[in-house]
Order: sequence, then structure tokens, then C-alpha cells
Amino acid sequence: MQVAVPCMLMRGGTSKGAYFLASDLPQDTAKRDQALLGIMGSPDKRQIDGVGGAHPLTSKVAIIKKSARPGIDVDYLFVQVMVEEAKVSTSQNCGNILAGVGPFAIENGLVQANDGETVVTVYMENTDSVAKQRILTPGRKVQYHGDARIDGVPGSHAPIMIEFLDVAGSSCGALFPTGNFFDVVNGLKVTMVDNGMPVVMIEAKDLGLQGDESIEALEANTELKKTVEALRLAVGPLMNLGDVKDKTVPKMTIVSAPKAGGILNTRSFIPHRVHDAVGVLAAASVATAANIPGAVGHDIASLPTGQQRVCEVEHPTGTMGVEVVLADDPNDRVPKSTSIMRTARLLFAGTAYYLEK
Ligand code: NQM
Repeated sequence: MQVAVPCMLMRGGTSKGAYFLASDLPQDTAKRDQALLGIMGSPDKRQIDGVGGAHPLTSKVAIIKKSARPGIDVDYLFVQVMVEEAKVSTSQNCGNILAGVGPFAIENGLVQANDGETVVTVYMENTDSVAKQRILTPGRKVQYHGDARIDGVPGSHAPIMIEFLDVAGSSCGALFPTGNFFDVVNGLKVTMVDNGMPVVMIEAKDLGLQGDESIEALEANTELKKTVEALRLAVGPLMNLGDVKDKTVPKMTIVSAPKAGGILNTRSFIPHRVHDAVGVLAAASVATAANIPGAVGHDIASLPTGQQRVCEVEHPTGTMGVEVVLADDPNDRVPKSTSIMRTARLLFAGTAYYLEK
């Protein structure tokens, strides 16, 4: 039987996903996951029988509800729908899909917009942390057009500023979950960091790479993929993430000296495909660690000065600017805040269908 669910398809930053009101989906988690797999068309390499885009970056879901928490407008649960496996994961957050959450909340009447600009405060269920989004709302309506450009997305759109306040250690318990700025695992020097996304930073040269290899070359390098996956499985428990075999974290980020005026050049396994750009919270983690002497990448990074620093993280399709406000006490490594500009666009509003089995 075909089951109908109201749905909005939105681009959030450099990702694309299906956005739902929590009340429109089955309340039972197993049934909800079956519904999401059906809607996206998984498992199938092409997701031909669903609306998924056949890549992890376009097989994403946001589930949103009005929040009962004081000072919070909406609760956002991110769900990664695997493309080729009949699996979904809530073990990670997504800062790109987050960009569409405020606009979705306003479009669906969960938040009353001001005439001009509306701040939407979002509780991110996956990581028990909060983000504030500033959305342009002239005439109390979301404005999608504008002059803001983000690398990885053609054209320009209205800017959405996102500020993260309490994301350090939100998945791993601490900014540096092992208590060290670097560790040696499987013979490789790595930094394990979590400023909103668990990330493992490895220098390109330690993997026999230049760091500016194409996405295709990295994905075709089976030896490299084996090394990276073995490392990921080994660091999972060290990062307090347990067995990460079936998880989409940590993200494995290869860093090298900047080539385009940024702080570092990156290539990220997320964790099996290579990101076309870099994740929002992943960039927040990389930028934070790069600023800390002793962390992998610090010595080859080109860093701005001052307490408030815009750190451009280079990636395969451009750069992502992360504003890091360092703590007042230089010995305190947790930044006061981390902010990133994104854009988002409502692409389609209607009804999604899945077959109830
Ligand atoms: O790190 C992809 C994305 C992401 C995650 C992924 C993200 C983030 O770019 O905050 O946005 O790493 O799975 O959509």
C-alpha cells in the first residue's frame, strides 16, 4: 500500500535532503526508518525507486518538531539514509542540512517570523547541542534569493549565519577525547577532535599523498581506503564512539598545506565516500584543532591572528569559512563559539510516498 507523507525537499548548504515534521512520520522508530528507506529508495546504488540522490550527501533527512525546551524553538533530528544498505543512522549530526531547518520551521508555522530577520534556535538531538540561525524574513516570509555564495553550490542565495555555542565534545565527551592533541594509531600520527563532529586529522604525506588528489583518485585508491578504514575502526573506541563499523563517524580528514589562501587543504572520507566539499561541523572541528599547537596540521597551517579568526578550510570545490572565537584564557582550548555562513533553498513541497511492506 502506498503511504503518503507531507515532505519538503531542501538544499541545506552543500547537501540536499527530505525534511519532515516529526508528527507526520510513524512514531515507532523501526517503522519510521522503513518509511525513510522507502522514500529515499534505499538500498539501491541509484536510489531509482525513491527521491534520494544516490550519494551520502543527497540521501539525508531532517525530522523537526516544535521544542518543549526552554529558550529553544525547534528540535532537529538528522538521519543519514544509507544508499546501498537498508540502514539509517542517527549517530551523526549534519551542519549542512541544519541550514534548512530554520527555513523549514518558518515555512511550517513552527516559528513565527519577524519582519526583517528571524533568529531560530535549534536543539540538535543527535549531539545534544544548540545552534542559532539568522534567517532573512522580509514581510515575515523566508527569503531564499540573495548575494551570498558558498563553494560547492552554483549561484548566490540569501545568507544564513549559523552559530554553534556548545558543540565541543558533543559526540565524544571532550574536544580532544583522548586528552591528547595527537596520538599514534596503527603507526599513523593523528589528531582526534570533536568540535561538533568527530574528526580524525591525518597529514597527507603520512599516507603517501600530496593532499590535493581528486575525489575520483582517492575513491579509486583501494589500498588507501583500506588503511583509512582500518584506522577509523581502531580510533572509534578511543574517541568514545565504541564500535564504529556501522556508524558514519568519525570523519577521516586528510590535511595538507593550504594552496588557495586558506588555513589548510582538506579531503574528507565521510567515511567511505569522499566529500565534494567538507562538512560544516567537520570544518568547525578541523579549524579548531588547526589553531592548537601540537595538533596534526598546526605546523603546516597558515593561521590568522586575533581572538576572533576567520579560518578558511580548503576542500575539493573551494573553501569554507569558519569563524572561531578563541577562549579568553589561552590555556582553554574550547572556543567560545564557532560560526559558519550557509545558504539553503526550498526546492519542492508536496507529498512523498513509500510502500508499506
Ligand atoms: O559536518 C556530510 C555534509 C556532511 C556533514 C557528512 C556536515 C557536517 O556536508 O556538519 O554537514 O560528513 O556526512 O552534509
